Amino acid sequence: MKIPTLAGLLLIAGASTLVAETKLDANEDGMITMEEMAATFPDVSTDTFSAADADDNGALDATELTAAQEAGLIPTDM
Ligand SMILES: [Ca+2]
Ligand SMILES: [Ca+2]
Repeated sequence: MKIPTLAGLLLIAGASTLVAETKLDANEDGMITMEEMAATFPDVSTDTFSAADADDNGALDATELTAAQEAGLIPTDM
């Protein structure tokens, strides 16, 4: 009888978390563009994206993303 080990389960959970964290920022440059947002959350409109883009530079940094998610503008990942 084969029982999955705890280490094996943790490895799977760790890999899933890693994917979720890197999913939004597809090119991993630390900024979320409208294109990257639309690829993950198609329901986020350009108006919503602009509202989240506090410094209006066309991309969301980690601070803007977190603030927008806390305000309920953008869904939290997973
Ligand atoms: Ca990016
Ligand atoms: Ca910005």
